[in-house]
Amino acid sequence: MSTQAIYDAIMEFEDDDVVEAVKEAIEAGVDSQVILNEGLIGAMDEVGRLFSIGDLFVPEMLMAANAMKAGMKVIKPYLKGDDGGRGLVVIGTVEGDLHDIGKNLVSMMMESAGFEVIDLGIDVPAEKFMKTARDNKANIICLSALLTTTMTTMGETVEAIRNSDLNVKTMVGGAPVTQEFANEIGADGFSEDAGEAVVLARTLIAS
Ligand code: B12
Repeated sequence: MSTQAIYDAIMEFEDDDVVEAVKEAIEAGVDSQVILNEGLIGAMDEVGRLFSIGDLFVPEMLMAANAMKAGMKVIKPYLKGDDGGRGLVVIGTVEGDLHDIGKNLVSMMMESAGFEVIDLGIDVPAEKFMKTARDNKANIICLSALLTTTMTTMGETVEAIRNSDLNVKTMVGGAPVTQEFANEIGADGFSEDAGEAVVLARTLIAS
């Protein structure tokens, strides 16, 4: 069984069909990472491509996002966790940015890997990241940005954290973010996807 049905259901914005297709794939024994990467994320990549060439518009992008979220709810319990007890992570999408699918995936994977996660949602100002980290003695603050404009805000947020008295590491990510950019803004870590984010978080906490 392939993940094509999941992909197709997202492209057709059919939330119920996505849920059914994900359940069928799980029952057929398809690996949860394959469902995630080929089915769910694969479809969102195509949605982004169609948007950039003007074949899809914002309302459709939103419907696709909702369909993907419906699928993510089903897959969440199957994203394998391990031995737990990893530390506390505060995560959010930076101020001015409303994209949350990638951030939610990172959050889910971190939780599955045993981290305690405080998810502040979208459009989060620097002060809120810092207050939450301080109040909860967080080990890591994770910032997500999907727009080239909010990458600037990400840089400012990392700078504010670095200039504060907080003893916390910063991790950044999101489609336009690169390792070079992360270095430039002084973030402690960057990863391209949610799986690697978990490995990186462990390394940062151990360092
Ligand atoms: C869905 C979507 C939307 C939805 C968002 C719904 C939601 N709840 O998130 C809606 C319709 C609301 C939307 C709105 C807009 N969008 Co939009 N959107 C997308 C789209 C198609 C998919 C994003 C997505 O969810 N990808 C899937 C996830 C899984 O990938 P990801 O976010 O990259 O996350 C992965 C990694 O990056 C990483 N990661 C993510 N965060 C973090 C954090 C950390 C710490 C780490 C370590 C890793 C990590 O792990 C994730 C999983 O592996 C992208 C196209 C694209 N391919 O990126 C455009 C895109 C990001 N949007 C775009 C635009 C222009 C907009 C709007 C300005 C459109 C408009 N005219 O209104 C608005 C902006 C609203 C705002 N202020 O934020 C552009 C951005 C262009 C640019 N250069 O800035 C894109 C690239 C589309 C395009 N090709 O032009 N959008």
